[in-house]
Amino acid sequence: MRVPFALVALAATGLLATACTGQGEPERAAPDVGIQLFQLPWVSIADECEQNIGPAGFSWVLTSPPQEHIVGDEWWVSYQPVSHQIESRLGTRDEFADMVQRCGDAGVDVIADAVINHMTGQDAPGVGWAGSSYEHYSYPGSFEFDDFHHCGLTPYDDIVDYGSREQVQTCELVNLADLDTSAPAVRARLGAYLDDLLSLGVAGFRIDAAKHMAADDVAAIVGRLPEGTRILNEVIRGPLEPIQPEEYTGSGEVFEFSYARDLAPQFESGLFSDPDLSDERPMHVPADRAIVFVDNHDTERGEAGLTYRDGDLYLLANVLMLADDYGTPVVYSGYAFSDRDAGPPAESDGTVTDSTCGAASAGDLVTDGERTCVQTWPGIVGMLDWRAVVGDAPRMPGVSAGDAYGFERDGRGVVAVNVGDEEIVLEIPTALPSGDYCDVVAASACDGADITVADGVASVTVPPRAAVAAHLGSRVP
Ligand code: LAG
Ligand code: CA
Repeated sequence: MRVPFALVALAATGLLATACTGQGEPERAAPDVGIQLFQLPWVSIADECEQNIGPAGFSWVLTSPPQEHIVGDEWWVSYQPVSHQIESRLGTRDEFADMVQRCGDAGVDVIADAVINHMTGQDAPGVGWAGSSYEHYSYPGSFEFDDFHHCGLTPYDDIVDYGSREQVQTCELVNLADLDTSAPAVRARLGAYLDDLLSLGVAGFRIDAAKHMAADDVAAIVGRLPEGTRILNEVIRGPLEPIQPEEYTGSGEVFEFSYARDLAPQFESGLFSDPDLSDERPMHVPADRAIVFVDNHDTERGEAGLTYRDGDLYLLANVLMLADDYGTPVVYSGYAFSDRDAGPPAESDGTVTDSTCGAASAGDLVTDGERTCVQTWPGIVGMLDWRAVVGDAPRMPGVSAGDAYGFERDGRGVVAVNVGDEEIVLEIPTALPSGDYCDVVAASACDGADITVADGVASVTVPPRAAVAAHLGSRVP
């Protein structure tokens, strides 16, 4: 269910009892923030929920696809379904169910990545991870030749022209056998898979390759799911393409790829030209439908201007995203790589190696295969609490000076980032009470010297390539 500010849940845990008591702690509302745990085994996700993700205040995790897939070392075998048994190199059905249970107990919903546009893309027959035999257009017990689009529009039925709606939705994405999602029997079988995952307790789905299915097909498949099932449609915006993300807002939320595309250049130039993104916002999906991210598993291997490799600047972009009042943020946590196909570290039998995160931070050097553990970076954790405190307070107009930029969420918190090489003191008009405040991003020992509020102005000292943030609850007593 989409409850952006789950006051109810907080009240139930008794957290609200300490809020609103004079000078005490401010009210906090659990923020709707997700974390994508790319290619992380179910057992490890359960551990992460208990040790890091729940305590940090994330409200949901996005998993990699859980269904049976082709056999191989690459990460992308996950995106070639062989059957819809929940059995993969990330774990068994029982492990998946246990993860959903344990994450739920830690206050974290699970959103599963649902690959429903297509099956495999191999021309040769094979046997899937869980032992199911298949051929390119034959998946015994699930789908046969006539259940697929055979578009007949291009050589090998592959998508060639993204300017053609018909090709994008009925031809094949990189040779992947394209399901005829307009057919009632296909819809019913895909619906049964989603129902099965719901029976294990998932809260919703990322709809993989949604752009490659007609919006009506997606609406028909998810429309029969129980009320409150969360749907995150992956529709990569192509500004000149006929299929636009707005077509899919009727059946759920939509990943807004333009958000990161517009945010990242502000950092690359080392100078904030339009940090409020005021020119761009009208071209993004409405705030209450938008899922925003700095990068994801595809863009970190492609278009993303900022990834874990950018260390502190990547953290700053995440800080600004988490401070924003536009959309629902999803933080990304993957593993280091040099080869875009390289899968996660695995055992000799192919199962992905379990891994949980200890303390990590943006400046850490990660070597290939090592997890980035972004969910434990102190600046990310600090900003989740910041977001819990600012709640839905309006974002006030931004202020910039040189390479620094910041803004207030009215009366609740201030945030500032500096992408340059010199320390900058930024003056941000604010309705916060006068006093000294601790920075919640660096989370080092606080002497209150970094942020001082007096006469309705926050003076924020921002070190080079750093972010500083304070909220109503970080005031020095
Ligand atoms: C997605 N969203 O729409 C996923 O986020 C993205 O990661 C998937 O591509 C894609 N759509 C299909 O679900 C990934 C890799 C591709 C890979 C594909 C299928 O980025 O590289 O293709 O998954 O596994 C691979 C080979 C292709 C080959 C294809 C079929 O790279 O060369 O044609 O497999 O054998
Ligand atoms: Ca399709």
